[in-house]
Amino acid sequence: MSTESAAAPASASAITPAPKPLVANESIKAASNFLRGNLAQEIADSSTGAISEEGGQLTKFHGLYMQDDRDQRNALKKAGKEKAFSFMLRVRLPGGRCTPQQWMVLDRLAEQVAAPSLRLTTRQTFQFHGVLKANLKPLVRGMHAVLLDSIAACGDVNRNVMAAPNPERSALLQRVYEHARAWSEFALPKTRAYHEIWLDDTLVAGGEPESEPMYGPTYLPRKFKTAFALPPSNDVDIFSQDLGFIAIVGDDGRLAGYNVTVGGGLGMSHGNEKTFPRLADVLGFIAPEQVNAIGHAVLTTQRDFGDRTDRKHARLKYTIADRGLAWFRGEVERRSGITLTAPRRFSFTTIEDPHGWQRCADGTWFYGLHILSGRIKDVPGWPMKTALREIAAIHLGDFRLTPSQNLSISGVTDASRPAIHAILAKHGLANENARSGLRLNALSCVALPTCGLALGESERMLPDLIAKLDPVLAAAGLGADAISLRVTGCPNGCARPYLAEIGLVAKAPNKYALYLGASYNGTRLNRLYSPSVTPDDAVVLLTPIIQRYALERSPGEGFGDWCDRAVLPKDATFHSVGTKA
Ligand code: SRM
Ligand code: SF4
Repeated sequence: MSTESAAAPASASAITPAPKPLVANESIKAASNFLRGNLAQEIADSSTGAISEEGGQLTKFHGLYMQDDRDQRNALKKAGKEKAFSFMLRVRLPGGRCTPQQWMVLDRLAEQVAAPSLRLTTRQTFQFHGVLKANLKPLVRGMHAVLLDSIAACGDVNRNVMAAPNPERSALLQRVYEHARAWSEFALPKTRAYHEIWLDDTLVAGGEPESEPMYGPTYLPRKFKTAFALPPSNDVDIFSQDLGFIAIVGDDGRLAGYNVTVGGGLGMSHGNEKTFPRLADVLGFIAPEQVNAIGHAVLTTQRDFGDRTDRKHARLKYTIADRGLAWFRGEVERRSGITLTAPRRFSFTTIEDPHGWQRCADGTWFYGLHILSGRIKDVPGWPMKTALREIAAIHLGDFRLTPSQNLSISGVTDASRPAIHAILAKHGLANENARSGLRLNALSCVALPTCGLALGESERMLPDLIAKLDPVLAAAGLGADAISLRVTGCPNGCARPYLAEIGLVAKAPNKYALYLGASYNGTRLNRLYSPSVTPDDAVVLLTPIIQRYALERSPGEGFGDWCDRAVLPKDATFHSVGTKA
């Protein structure tokens, strides 16, 4: 007996692995006093343009990333100088909506305290780049003056909530937008750290200690992303989101509720098979008023069960892949007290933004303006920043940023339409939408020179790639065909390349993995076609494929669908995890 009991702990320890230690980010969050850390002091320190590693992790929750100009890195290193540090700030903009007054202020702030360009992102918001440490407070304060902030735009929290970008077209879209906005507010961190650090709010003396009722003091294991879609458009790429709400319309034309999707995510690492892009699963159907309760249950389940020992395995997609959808549904139902019913039927046909002038249900107009890679700047012959500033100065409606890095000038009246069109025409931008179908459907991430994770070029190489592919498509009679092309500077997937009919993902300078065969409507991931090609190699490889597609496709068959059927080897397994819609 005594032998048995003495032996038991030894054998138990022999078979039970020691618990894995938590990653360093967890102790940074825990010790941060609800995201404060030493940020106030570090921002005030003018002896360096940088902040500490810990500080850098915390600023993300405030919408800020420390970066350095990678074009200058080597020269500065040789000269023994500090890197050219600056910050990227990401605005929180649920559903991508902003007023002309806000636009004017963001435009001015970009000129005064940042790199003068503004960047529209794949999650419907703005990024400033090149903000020096001393300019961070003026930037945040300038935004605050027009009721904008960057809270939770990055970090291990619910990020900028996406929603179909043209709510004015119908009451239905408007309702979906309002649900997205309400969820965005509901899921905001409650800490006052942002206000104290950037806006110099003081703590109320003797005030209650802070708490984060939903997140807790260590927030989530990893970033968390939500989107709302209204079929037939899947413009938000709902299956790439941690949490998604697909609006279901009843026979009476009203919003009946939402199909909830969970566990989408695209980031992966080259050569690490434990990481993978995954399409979300459809969990079930809920009533419209249950959005926040279900969101709360999904988010807190991930908070409690997400992997805090490995940041490469910490997204919700891995929690669900490891534990199973049935377990996850049970947990969500238990926490919310809501029984999800069977998913309702839905169909997505497109991801494309409408281009040009479109009439809305309420009698107003909107203008869908294509902006390659979402980069708003003035270059000779293409003064996009000036044109949009002039439009903002006279526009009475608002602006909608789209998930494809484009812009809708929304809520335009019959009376003001000619003036807006005249500004675009005056600056030579009225034909921006008359470009090739490939260009109108192309996305790229930022990558070099600002992104610290970039392995190769993306935004800066996209125009050249399009210029080489356009003639091939035109010669095959496909110049106007909507074919999605997405490029990223690394496998993290910021331009959602694994959902593109043609995806290029950098592995090294001038080397890309080429993916083909996603469906145009964002419901099937692509697969690896060639592991390492230059952009020119990719054009050479794609040329006969494009020519064959023009001749062999079935009526209405998309390029991705045809590649999936006719080009990709049947045993190409890459990106096969996850369910199809
Ligand atoms: Fe992203 C990290 C840019 C959308 C997956 N992303 C980054 C950082 C912050 C680099 C870093 O961590 O140091 C990039 C800043 C570059 C720069 O200089 O501006 C960056 N991501 C972007 C943007 C700006 C791309 C763009 O050109 O539009 C998009 C900003 C969205 C926003 O407004 O919030 C952006 N990122 C995405 C998307 C697409 C989406 O959300 O719909 C994804 C894939 C979906 C997903 O999350 O699974 C994405 N970004 C990542 C990842 C990989 C996450 C993962 O699960 O592995 C990273 C790296 C990380 O988190 O460690 C990352
Ligand atoms: Fe940077 Fe990679 Fe995202 Fe591109 S995909 S912005 S290179 S993290």
